[in-house]
Amino acid sequence: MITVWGNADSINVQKVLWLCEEMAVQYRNIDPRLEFGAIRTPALLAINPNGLVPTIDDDGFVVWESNTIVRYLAAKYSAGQLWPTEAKLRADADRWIDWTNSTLWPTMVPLFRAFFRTAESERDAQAISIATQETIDCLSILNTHLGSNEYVGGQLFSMGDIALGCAAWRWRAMPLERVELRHVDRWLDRLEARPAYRKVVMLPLR
Ligand SMILES: N[C@@H](CCC(=O)N[C@@H](CS)C(=O)NCC(=O)O)C(=O)O
Repeated sequence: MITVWGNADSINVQKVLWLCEEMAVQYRNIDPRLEFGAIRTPALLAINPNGLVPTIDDDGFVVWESNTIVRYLAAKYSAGQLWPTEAKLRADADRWIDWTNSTLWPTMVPLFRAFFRTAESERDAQAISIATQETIDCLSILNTHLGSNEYVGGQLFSMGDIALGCAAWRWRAMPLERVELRHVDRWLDRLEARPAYRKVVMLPLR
C-alpha cells in the first residue's frame, strides 16, 4: 500500500495523487494539516528531515521530492506506459519534468504569490506584468513543441505531462489576460478530458 503524505491542494502533492489515480494503484492520502493541524509533525519529520510534502511510504520504502516520487512510482507501477522504458522516449518525458521545475514554475511563482498570497490592494501591477510576460515566453516554447506532439513526451501521455500539467492548470486558472497559445490550450483540453486530472488537479486555487 502506498501512503501519500500531503495536502491535496498543493501543486507538488497533486503530481503524486494524480499519478496514483492514473495508474489505478491502491493508495491512501494523509493530510497532516487536516489530521494533526500542521505539516511538520514529528511523524513526518521522522521520515523526511525536510518536513515537506509530498512524502510517500511505499510498503516501507520512503521517498520525498515530488518529481523523484513521480519517477519512482511510474517506473515501479507503469513501466512501458507512463514511464517509457526506451531511453530516448524517457528522456523526452523527463526533460519536461525538469523544465517545469527549473524554468516554468519559477516564472509562475511571483504570479501565484501575487494572486493568492497578497491582498488585492497590495499587488504590484508592474511585477505581475513582467512575470506574466516571462511565463508567456516560457509557454511559447512549450506551445511550439506541442505543435507537433500530442503530449509533452511525444504522442502518448506520460509522466512528463504530470508535473507540467499541474503547473499549467494554475496558469489556466489564474485571473490573467490571455494570449493565444493554441497548442498549449489543446493539450490542456486533452488533460481536462482525463477524469483523474479533473478529480485531483482542477481544484479551486488557494
Ligand atoms: N522540492 C519539493 C518541495 C516540497 C514543498 O515545498 N512542499 C510544500 C507544499 S507544496 C510544503 O511541504 N510546505 C509545507 C511547509 O513549508 O511547512 C518537492 O518537489 O517535493
